[in-house]
Amino acid sequence: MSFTIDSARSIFPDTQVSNSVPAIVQSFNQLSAEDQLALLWFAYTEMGLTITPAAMQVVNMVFAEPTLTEIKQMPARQQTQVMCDLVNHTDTPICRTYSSFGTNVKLGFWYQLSEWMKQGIVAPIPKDYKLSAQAADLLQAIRQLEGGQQLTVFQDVVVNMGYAPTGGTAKVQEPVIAPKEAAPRTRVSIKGIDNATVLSYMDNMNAFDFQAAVALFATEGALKPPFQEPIAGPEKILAYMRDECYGLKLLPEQGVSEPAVAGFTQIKVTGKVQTPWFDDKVGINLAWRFLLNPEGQIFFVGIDVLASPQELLNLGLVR
Ligand code: 45D
Repeated sequence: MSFTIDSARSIFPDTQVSNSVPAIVQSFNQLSAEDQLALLWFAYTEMGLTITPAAMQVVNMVFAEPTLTEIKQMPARQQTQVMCDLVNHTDTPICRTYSSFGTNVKLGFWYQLSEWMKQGIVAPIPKDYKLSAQAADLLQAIRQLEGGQQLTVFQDVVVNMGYAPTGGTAKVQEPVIAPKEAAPRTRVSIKGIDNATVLSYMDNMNAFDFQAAVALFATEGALKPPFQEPIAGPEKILAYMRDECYGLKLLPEQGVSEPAVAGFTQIKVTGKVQTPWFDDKVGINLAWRFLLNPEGQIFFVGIDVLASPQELLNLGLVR
């Protein structure tokens, strides 16, 4: 017996993954557009999620500028309408354009709108807006999440706004950003792990050298991001990394390595990841579950947001 991507997904089955994030996102999607916007706005402003303005420098906002300028020039009612359309997935030119943005451009787009809302340039959410009972409950649930899980909820919601006709809009090809040459490459150390592939994966990701990171994968290898289906094949993984991973800081802490069937090796690492949007203010607790083939290449790596900080210590040693 050997592994398939599907069977690889269930290595380290004891890993407790956050289920509050998908549950909250799902109930959120059932609210009215006004409620969704107001709830997000209240959550965003009250949680003291202060975005690092420098993050905007790693985002290529050129793609979003014409749309942002258009919105800025609209009368207030129309600005509110655009925001509702985005939440409602209405088929409008702005919603289609929005869907073609990469994740960081979408986040940057809302960051710009939020700044303009604070300055009164874009229609704000009325301070006295009354959330429905359902929305108020959900806001309470979001308040109780850890910081990293709150961010994951935001990212998820923002990524799925807009309108993509079936078949999907072609993603804007964002320019490739060269690996950090000047800054010395850093080296992680992971308690319990000396596997060269895993260490090299972390170091290349931290240097934004995605080409080198992808070279560590088997040709049929796959990467599974949190709450998503696996992405298979080097080209797709590379495109994904260029879209999503620039500016991420991987902070693996500890791990365990065990032989698996057919000469494979399974390695679980836990630790944190920081996003450029909040740098060291928020760490997202994560597990990386690697399955290496007999050649030492990455056949599968699943990245999951952990249910609790205690899960950082669950390496599956006590069974
Ligand atoms: O008016 O090893 C609202 C992989 C609406 C790769 C708004 C990974 C109302 C491999 C939207 C509220 C990527 C999988 C306004 C590792 C309204 C790998 C504005 C994992 C104005 C480790 C809201 C990486 C705004 C991970 C501005 C897990 C909201 C990365 C902004 C996770 C929200 C990154 C932002 C996350 C959220 C980033 C900026 C979760 C950023 C979240």
